Amino acid sequence: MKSSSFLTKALTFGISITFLLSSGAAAINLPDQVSSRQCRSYAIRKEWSSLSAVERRTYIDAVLCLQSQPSKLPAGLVPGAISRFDDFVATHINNTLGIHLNGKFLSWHRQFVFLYEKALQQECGYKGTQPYWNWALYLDSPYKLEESLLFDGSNTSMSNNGVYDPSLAPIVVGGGAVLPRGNGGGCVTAGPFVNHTVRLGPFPFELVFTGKVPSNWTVANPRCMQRDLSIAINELYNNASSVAYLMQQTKTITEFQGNMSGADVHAGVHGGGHYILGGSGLDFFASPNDPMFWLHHGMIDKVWSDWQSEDPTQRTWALNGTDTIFDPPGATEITLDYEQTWGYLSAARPTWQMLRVGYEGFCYRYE
Ligand SMILES: *[C@@H]1O[C@H](CO)[C@@H](O)[C@H](O)[C@H]1NC(C)=O
Ligand SMILES: *[C@@H]1O[C@H](CO)[C@@H](O)[C@H](O)[C@H]1NC(C)=O
Ligand SMILES: *[C@@H]1O[C@H](CO)[C@@H](O)[C@H](O)[C@H]1NC(C)=O
Ligand SMILES: *[C@@H]1O[C@H](CO)[C@@H](O)[C@H](O)[C@H]1NC(C)=O
Ligand SMILES: *[C@@H]1O[C@H](CO)[C@@H](O)[C@H](O)[C@H]1NC(C)=O
Ligand SMILES: *[C@@H]1O[C@H](CO)[C@@H](O)[C@H](O)[C@H]1NC(C)=O
Ligand SMILES: *[C@@H]1O[C@H](CO)[C@@H](O)[C@H](O)[C@H]1NC(C)=O
Ligand SMILES: [Cu+2]
Repeated sequence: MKSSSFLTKALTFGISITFLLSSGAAAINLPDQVSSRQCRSYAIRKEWSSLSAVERRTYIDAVLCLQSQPSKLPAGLVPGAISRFDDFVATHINNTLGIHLNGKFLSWHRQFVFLYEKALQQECGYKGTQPYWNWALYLDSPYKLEESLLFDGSNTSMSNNGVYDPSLAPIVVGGGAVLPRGNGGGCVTAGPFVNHTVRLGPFPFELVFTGKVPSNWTVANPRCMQRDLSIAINELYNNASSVAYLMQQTKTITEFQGNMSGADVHAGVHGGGHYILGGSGLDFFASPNDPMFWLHHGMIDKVWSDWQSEDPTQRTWALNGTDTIFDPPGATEITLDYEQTWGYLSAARPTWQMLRVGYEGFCYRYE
């Protein structure tokens, strides 16, 4: 039987906090096309370890629900997308070469995380918000990665490390460096996602150099979820100074997004998070197969939002880069009016709408 404290927590969790708008708020000049639809109230997105056990479990149950709901893609289009959760994986795969290491990366993923959070809420009755993963918090005791609230394999964790796979090849990154591997590599063995069936992929990273995803990307390849958690990579790319550097030392959007992601030995915090996970979450195309993807990108979105708030006039509307991976010469430059798409998940939206948290439907704040 559920205790009354469980019910009280469940009822209060997720109630959004209303802020009164101050007319004295600093005004920033709006580009012509921007209409300023500010939120009247904000939900709070929190770090995983500041959620209560009940809150963590409520979130996990919503994710399990999404994994059990049927796909809503047009019948036959993506045979490997069986669940609603798979629809997000499919959309990411289909867009991978247009949304990374370019001018759409931050804004496309902001809407992508928002759509996932909305699906949890509207399709699975979730009353909370999308949590995030503050990477550096898990480096120090008592939050050692594999014994942490994220990965200890308990019923209120995001499942654990994979079983040790001695045959796993080391990761050789651009520039020739070999990254320290973790002590997993195989299927996760415990926790809520132990039975999570991954269906789309895997894809070799080298596909990025071909410029297109082969048309057979849609087939089903059911298998377990794999992880190779690496605290060494956490230390290398996602330590406390990594975020401090982004906040204090990158002044332009070009520097900021460039330092967040790299395609060589300088992975940045974005690539770093995927390397920490290893396995399913490291697949450049199909990484949303690991539900940790959403906590990782929650943090990416938080760091961007925090960075923008440091100098709203200069940083809110700042864009740099194109619609194609690696920004090759001749690719279309992203402008405020550039229309972005999320396949069947959402209507198209102009880029300016994704540039401000607190506006245009992005009614959340980070705590
Ligand atoms: C964890 O969840 C599983 C599956 O729902 C259940 O069988 C098990 O008893 C739970 N364990 C604990 C310690 O609550
Ligand atoms: C996973 O599946 C097994 C076998 O059906 C079941 O006993 C177990 O409770 C499941 N675990 C979870 C966390 O769903
Ligand atoms: C898809 O096609 C490629 C060749 O274009 C092949 O190497 C790969 O194995 C195929 N994948 C599947 C899942 O059939
Ligand atoms: C922390 O991360 C930065 C990259 O963001 C790296 O240059 C530095 O060496 C890392 N620190 C440690 C102690 O590994
Ligand atoms: C970001 O800057 C830090 C500090 O200079 C550096 O160690 C790291 O390699 C940079 N990352 C990328 C992807 O450029
Ligand atoms: C993007 O940044 C690069 C490097 O600083 C610069 O050459 C380019 O002109 C910028 N593009 C835009 C549209 O600002
Ligand atoms: C994948 O992208 C193509 C080209 O934009 C589009 O026609 C197709 O409908 C997309 N498929 C899915 C599942 O989103
Ligand atoms: Cu992505």
